[in-house]
Amino acid sequence: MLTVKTAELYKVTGDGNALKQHDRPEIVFAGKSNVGKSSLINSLLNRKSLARTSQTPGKTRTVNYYLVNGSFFFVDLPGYGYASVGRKDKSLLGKIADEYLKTTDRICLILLLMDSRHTPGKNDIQMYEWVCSNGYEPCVIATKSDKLNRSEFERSKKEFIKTMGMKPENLIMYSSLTGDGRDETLGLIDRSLKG
Ligand SMILES: Nc1nc2c(ncn2[C@@H]2O[C@H](COP(=O)(O)OP(=O)(O)OP(=O)(O)O)[C@@H](O)[C@H]2O)c(=O)[nH]1
Ligand SMILES: [Mg+2]
Repeated sequence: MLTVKTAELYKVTGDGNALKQHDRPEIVFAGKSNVGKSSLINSLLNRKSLARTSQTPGKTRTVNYYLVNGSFFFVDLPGYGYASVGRKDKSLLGKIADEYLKTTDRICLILLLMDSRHTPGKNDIQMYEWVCSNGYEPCVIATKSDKLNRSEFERSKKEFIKTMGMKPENLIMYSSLTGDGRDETLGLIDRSLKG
């Protein structure tokens, strides 16, 4: 099991250009604005507010690299589908995240975050397909699971697996509030770092 010993904000880049010339693996957090990417990072790192979170969508507008245990990065991407970005920026992921994904060559895992309360939207499905077509194993983190009751929880799981046509083991129900799904996610990250 992966133990988080140290975590620090290592670099912030506003143009999306990926960090160059390093050989540390990158674990990427992607998903719609406000889905809970920064909260998930804080929860995994056991840090209350290392990554800035907000109730206003579009909080993260830069690519933020967190160095974990001095050996690998968590990469917090700006959310896609944020309505107030200019029309020019309305590519699949938004310009910055797009640019990052085009210029990095150190990704070892992409975690796609989707709100467990909603049916995956067009952007989510496109992102999922993008991950597959680039040769990565897609892993979906269904966030805010604490907001579901037991039957909604089960329904949500089934719906994700069906809509994405995904392997059940690649779906993790997560709550940054309660830490539910944390061990499972750390296990997944650990395996991908060793793989
Ligand atoms: N109940 C509950 N609320 C959550 C959870 N995760 C995130 N939130 C709330 O959702 C809101 C958005 O969370 P963020 O972590 O800032 O989302 P983000 O994906 O980083 O958003 P952007 O940076 O705007 O793309 C905040 O108000 C969080 O407190 C969760 O697991 N449970
Ligand atoms: Mg954020």
